[in-house]
Amino acid sequence: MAGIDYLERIPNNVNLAENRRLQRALEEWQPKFLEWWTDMGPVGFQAREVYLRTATSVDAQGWAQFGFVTMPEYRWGIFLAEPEPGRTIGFGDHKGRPAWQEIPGEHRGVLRRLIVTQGDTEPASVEQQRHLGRTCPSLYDLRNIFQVNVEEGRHLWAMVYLLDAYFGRDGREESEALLQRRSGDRDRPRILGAFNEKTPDWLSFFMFTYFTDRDGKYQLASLAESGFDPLSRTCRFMLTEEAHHMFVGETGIGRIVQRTCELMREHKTDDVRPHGGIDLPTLQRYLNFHFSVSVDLFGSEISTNAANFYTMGLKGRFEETKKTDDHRLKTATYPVAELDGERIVTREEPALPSLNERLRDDYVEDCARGVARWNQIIRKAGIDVELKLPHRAFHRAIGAFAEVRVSPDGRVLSEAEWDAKKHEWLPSEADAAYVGSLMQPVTERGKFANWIAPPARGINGQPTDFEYVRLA
Ligand code: BYC
Ligand code: FE
Ligand code: FE
Repeated sequence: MAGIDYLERIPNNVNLAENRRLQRALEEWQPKFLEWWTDMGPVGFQAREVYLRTATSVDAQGWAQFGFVTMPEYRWGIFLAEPEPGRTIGFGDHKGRPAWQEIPGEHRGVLRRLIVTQGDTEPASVEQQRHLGRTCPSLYDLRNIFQVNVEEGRHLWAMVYLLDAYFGRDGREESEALLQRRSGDRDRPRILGAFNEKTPDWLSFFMFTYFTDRDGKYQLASLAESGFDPLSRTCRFMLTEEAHHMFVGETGIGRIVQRTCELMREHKTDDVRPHGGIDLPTLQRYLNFHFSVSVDLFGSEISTNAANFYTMGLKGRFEETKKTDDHRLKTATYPVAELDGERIVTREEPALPSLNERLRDDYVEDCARGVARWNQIIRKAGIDVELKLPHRAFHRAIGAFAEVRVSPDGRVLSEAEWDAKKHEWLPSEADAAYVGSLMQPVTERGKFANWIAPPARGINGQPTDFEYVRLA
């Protein structure tokens, strides 16, 4: 196995030293990345030592090493999962042929767009989260957000490597453009909707890492099936990092739920705001918002793009290789949620153009598992309330339901009904102001903000009162 060489300017396991042209391109991009990180990365704390993990090998067991580094000194690099000898393309028209090690000419444009779209989300999320360090609920959480941020930065490196290594001059131009677009910018926005929303507080951050990073998991898993082998191997390694981001989201929300329940019991009230907690209805509204913008990220229910990505062998299904059908899907069908006048119905549609919806189904099912675990926390506290995922048609901006108003329980509404209810369903300005008012930094070792419970355990076997970020 090719080890990761940390003596190199750009740590990598792709023998970068043997490819002078590529090495030069990436070494030219590196200072631009660092400039972007300085301008658009975490505000403050850049000179502080943070207890971060760094990849030291790409095998599942022993890849992580923990230690104190300042963020600008993080060893961003290029790490691909081990090649699978003799790997073949698993689906589509080229099924059974050897996986591509170079880009097939006819698929070049499409593949470039997929890689750019994926790459664009990575720096976008760092930009969205850049102000949050200042209001961290604990040193533990501060360390976790920075870990997520540096790894999203590394995910950008992963896509830039593919662009520079395989797309020549076009690829280098795209690599530059990835550093030029800005989340929420009117003139140069990020590509996908959710990545132009604000992440103004830690409740939004935890919801984002639970719901939006989970889109990352499903998209990366589909790209990990790609017939273009370098993309597959890159995504396989990225997925190991993604798991931590979703852990931060799930446990973050879980700890808020726990604290809310404690306050509800202690004060015998549902209204925990006077006691500095986040009430369950507010949590539900944030959940509704983040779920709905994240389901939009899967694209239209019926998409010829999705059909083409699959037929071309570029983007597979979630766990494609574990499925036992023909992996071509030319005659197969799939049940898709659709609008039929005032009703939402499910109809069998051709499977190929339904692949976005199918991936969304896998995603929704996965989202529901964490919600069930949050509900267990509520039930254990003896409280009779349930958090729920809203209907997939609720608050959509992409696809068949973008044109209609739908309630969280899936009823098509008139504009007037929607207007009367939307503040029960989506965070209001008052909610945002209240949550914002709770965002007071807590940076004393072992202390946690009043609105969130401490974690069950620390990072890498360290105690929860460990000095995860050295502020002095
Ligand atoms: N916002 O056929 P359609 C992550 C566009 S997250 C704005 O429905 P398609 C991460 C679409 O581009 C994972 N525009 O969609 C998480 C198309 O434009 P054109 C990111 C949108 O192409 C947290 C048109 O609408 N990775 O890693 O089948 C932190 C019609 O498109 C949106 C990927 O997304 C939207 N939401 O599917 C950090 C994987 N949705 O052609 C990181 C790569 C659609 O008319 N991307 N449009 O100009 C893809 O696989 C596909 O591009 C999509 C869209 C699934 C996103
Ligand atoms: Fe990522
Ligand atoms: Fe992520």
